[in-house]
Amino acid sequence: MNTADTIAAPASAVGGAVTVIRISGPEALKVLKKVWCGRSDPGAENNHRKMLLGRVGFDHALAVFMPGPRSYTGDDVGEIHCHGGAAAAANAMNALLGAGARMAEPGEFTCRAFLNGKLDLTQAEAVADLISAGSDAAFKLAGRQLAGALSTKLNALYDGISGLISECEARLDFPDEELDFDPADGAKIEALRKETRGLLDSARTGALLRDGIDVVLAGKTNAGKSSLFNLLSGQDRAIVTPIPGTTRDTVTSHIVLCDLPVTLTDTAGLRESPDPVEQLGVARSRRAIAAAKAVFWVLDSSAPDLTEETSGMEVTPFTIAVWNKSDLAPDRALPPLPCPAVRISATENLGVDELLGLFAKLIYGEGENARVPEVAVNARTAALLTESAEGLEQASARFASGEFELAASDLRRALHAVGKIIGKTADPDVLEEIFRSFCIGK
Ligand SMILES: Nc1nc2c(ncn2[C@@H]2O[C@H](COP(=O)(O)OP(=O)(O)O)[C@@H](O)[C@H]2O)c(=O)[nH]1
Ligand SMILES: [Mg+2]
Repeated sequence: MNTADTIAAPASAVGGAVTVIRISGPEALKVLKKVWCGRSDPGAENNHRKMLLGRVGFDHALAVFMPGPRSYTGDDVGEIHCHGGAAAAANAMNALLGAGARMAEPGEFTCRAFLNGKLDLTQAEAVADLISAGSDAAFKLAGRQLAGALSTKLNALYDGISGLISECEARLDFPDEELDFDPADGAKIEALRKETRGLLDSARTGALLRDGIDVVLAGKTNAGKSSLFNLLSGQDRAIVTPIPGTTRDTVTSHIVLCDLPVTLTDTAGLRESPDPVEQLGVARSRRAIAAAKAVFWVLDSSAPDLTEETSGMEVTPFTIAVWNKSDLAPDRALPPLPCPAVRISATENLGVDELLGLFAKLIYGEGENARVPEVAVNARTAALLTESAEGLEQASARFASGEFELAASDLRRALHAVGKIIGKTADPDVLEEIFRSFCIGK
């Protein structure tokens, strides 16, 4: 990746009222001044970091210049704020490219910030997480990571492993001094392993918060799936009628449940039907249920035959039985089921908090850690932490048996893995892989 040239790209989505165009690199000011004209000079020291009114071509535009290294990328950075819409953005971009800037690759501004030491790799990843966050909790998690909460833990891990390597090397350098296994070192390795395991434990919640979770409402016709769908999504989206077989197609809504971004899907009720359209709907339901991470299986607690109502139910570790219409049969004894169950009334809005309580337990587990963690690692970090944990594990045994040379080599492997997470050692392919998923202009 060339970092010596000057790059430019729109940093805001097309369609908004204002387009922000970013310029970064050694020629940022020169390029900005070629394209933008106004009464004030953005390069004058007393105008640094100030918005100045002028024009790009005939379009009104604000310009600001932020000299490096105190800028987002660490390079000299310019910004043009012009009118929104594709035409105004193209007008300014064409002028910038004509003035010598190159179109930035996805994530190239943040990549430069990383290469200039403004942030480490986990912080750079947090920038992308912040933008794609689908819930307030996911947003806050990304914010903590960007502020360095994960970096602090990983740097401590890195320093701890480095310290142990020095201890091993000291023993190798002075073999005559008979430096034996020091129990304090054993405790240090154990503490590092514990820290690594703790971070690895956050990977599942991290994935759920970043990627969200698919929840499908399944069950027989008329159980009240669409009513529950409308209640949970807070919209009157799915059609509700007393006629069985009303829902034919799957209907989807993006919502937040228990701090998690959830894609909620309402499905056609499962039953045998001679109607070919309904058959297609039922086939779609089955596919959605199979693909879902969690299923709320809606059952009519007022149905005449409850055994019949629960027949055909497919229970997975992520199924919650939702006995609906509790308003019609509040005291009725319900058959036991091999999954967590709750009574609700979708039309009377009863029992929803209990349903969400069961969902939270399913996702976060029980106990004191059953909440959104302070930091949660992503898949890349989890893979490298696993590597590091293995290195620590092996080093621990070598240390105990006095094989310090081998222990040092295991520890170096663990250190290298942690270094890769924060980007102390980063090869270009890894950087490309990480920043490829960013948007252009970020
Ligand atoms: N009394 C009562 N009726 C409900 C409840 N939930 C749904 N219904 C009614 O049951 C019928 C079927 O509901 P619907 O949501 O379309 O069920 P679906 O076929 O599973 O999607 C409609 O007439 C709803 O008004 C409930 O909690 N209590
Ligand atoms: Mg329905």
